[in-house]
Amino acid sequence: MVSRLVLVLGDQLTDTVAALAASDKDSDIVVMAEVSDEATYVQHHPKKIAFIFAAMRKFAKRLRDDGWDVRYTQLDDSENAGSIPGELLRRAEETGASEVIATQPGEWRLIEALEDMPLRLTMLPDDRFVSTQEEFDAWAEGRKALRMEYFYRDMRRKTGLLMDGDQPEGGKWNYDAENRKPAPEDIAFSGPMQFTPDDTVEEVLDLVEARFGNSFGQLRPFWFATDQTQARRALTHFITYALPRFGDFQDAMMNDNRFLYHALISPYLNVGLLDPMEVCRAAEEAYKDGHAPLNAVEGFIRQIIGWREYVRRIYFREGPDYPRRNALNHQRKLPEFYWTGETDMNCLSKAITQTAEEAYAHHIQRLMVTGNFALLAGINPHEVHEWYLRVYIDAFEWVEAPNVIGMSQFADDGIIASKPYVSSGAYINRMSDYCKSCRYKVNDKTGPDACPFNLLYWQFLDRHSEKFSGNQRMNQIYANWRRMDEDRKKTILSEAEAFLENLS
Ligand code: FAD
Ligand code: DLZ
Ligand code: SF4
Repeated sequence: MVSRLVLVLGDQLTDTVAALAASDKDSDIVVMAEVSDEATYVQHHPKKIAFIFAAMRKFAKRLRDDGWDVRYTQLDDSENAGSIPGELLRRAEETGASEVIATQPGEWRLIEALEDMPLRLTMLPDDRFVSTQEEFDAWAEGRKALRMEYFYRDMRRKTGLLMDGDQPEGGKWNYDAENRKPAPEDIAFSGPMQFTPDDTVEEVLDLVEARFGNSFGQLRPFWFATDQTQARRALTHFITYALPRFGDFQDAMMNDNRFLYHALISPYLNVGLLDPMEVCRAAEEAYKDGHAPLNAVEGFIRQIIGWREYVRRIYFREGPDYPRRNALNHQRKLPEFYWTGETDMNCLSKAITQTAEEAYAHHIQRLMVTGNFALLAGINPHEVHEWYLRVYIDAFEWVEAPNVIGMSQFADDGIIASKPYVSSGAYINRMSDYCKSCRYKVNDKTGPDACPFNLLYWQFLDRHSEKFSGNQRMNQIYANWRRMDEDRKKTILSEAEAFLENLS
């Protein structure tokens, strides 16, 4: 019997992933490869490359132990063809196989590269999600706006998570109003579970240090889980010690605490070490046992069966040009300090320094600090997109691009966000302790010490008034701007211009 090649990519590390499920352990051959094309299509954070390579090596061993014939290519293998199609062709020649079974990659770039390969290809949908594309497209059909909240309710009905018959548990679908508490004095959680690198991880760290040591971000210390058992321990640790307060402080930011009550499970979910339903069931269980309150558990489950599913579907619905959209025609270059953290704006400096050290920042840091600033300053959204894709350990285009291009930069013209996520310094001050130790004064609206977010906020609204002043959700803000004294408006606009001039 002629063997088929079974492709398993670095973010498809799940025993039941479609290509494996459709293959025959006795006759088919698994192909896994660390390749420079994937490691360099953007210059990823070294922690991200190390995480993926280490998890790939352990998953390959797991498959071998389970009886699969796995052809694994390490990055430093002298025969390495350098790309996924190249490696498949090489293995086809080696084994005589002419057919490839793949699970659909999470990025158009790689889907197209596989389709261009001169081998027979069966590409199966990636079914490690709660929703299907067909289901989403049917839901989207004929709707004027694709609001996540309504899609999420359907996912609650579909999964039965937090449902009381056909009604939402507690009577409400969404408890976000309870989830916006400012930064507390103290955090009673020591952070995510950390793992000491074993021999496999150490070997990968040495390789990554030698090959990618000069990229943005610090490789060591490295403490992420790299197999399913460890990822499950990290999940249990979060559910036990952090979930009960996750909701309350979900949006808070602190100078001296990088993780607050966040889960840090996105890398594990995104490469397939954790399953979204397994995670949600564990959280629901904690609610049923009286261990965690409804606002925390509903908020957490919504991120996974709501936002995570929704952005996946938007990415595949919108097509390959999505990361190139630029609805607001923003053209400014990304400021250098996004790579150094060297800026007097403490919120940005803290979020960027943390990103370099941890390859992680939580949602509000990404949305309301680095994202907010880029949008206010009119940075080219494609540059912003590439920055996010490079710097976070959980960044894969299907999840990163809708969050950046859509939610954060409004570059998709409002498919995801019903209004731009912009704020002045007041929001950052309310939700964090950053402003207390900043060289700028958050209460100064103009003058040499004025918080730049204050200046840029009004300048953004003024610049885009034609587009947004008719938006019902922004009526009040535009009314405030119109009421402002003309001289004051002029001062704000000219100081904002001077700041932007300096930025370039
Ligand atoms: P928690 O806050 O503990 O949330 C639990 C889980 O919910 C996460 O692990 C994640 O899987 C899911 N989740 C939460 N929000 C989202 C969301 N908006 N979209 C998809 N899943 C979500 N997430 C990524 O996985 N990869 C990215 O590249 C990425 N880029 C982002 C860029 C921007 C500008 C913004 C605003 C958000 C981005 N997110 C991204 C979403 C979110 O910030 C991360 O999922 C989250 O910070 C991961 O940390 P956590 O596991 O501690 O999350
Ligand atoms: C992100 C990544 C990296 C850095 N390296 C590899 C690799 O060497 N081999 C591999 O199979 N996958 C890698 N990945 C993950 C892929 O880039 C990912 O599968 C696509 O971007 C689609 O989501
Ligand atoms: Fe950021 Fe402005 Fe606060 Fe400084 S004052 S930390 S720049 S929001």
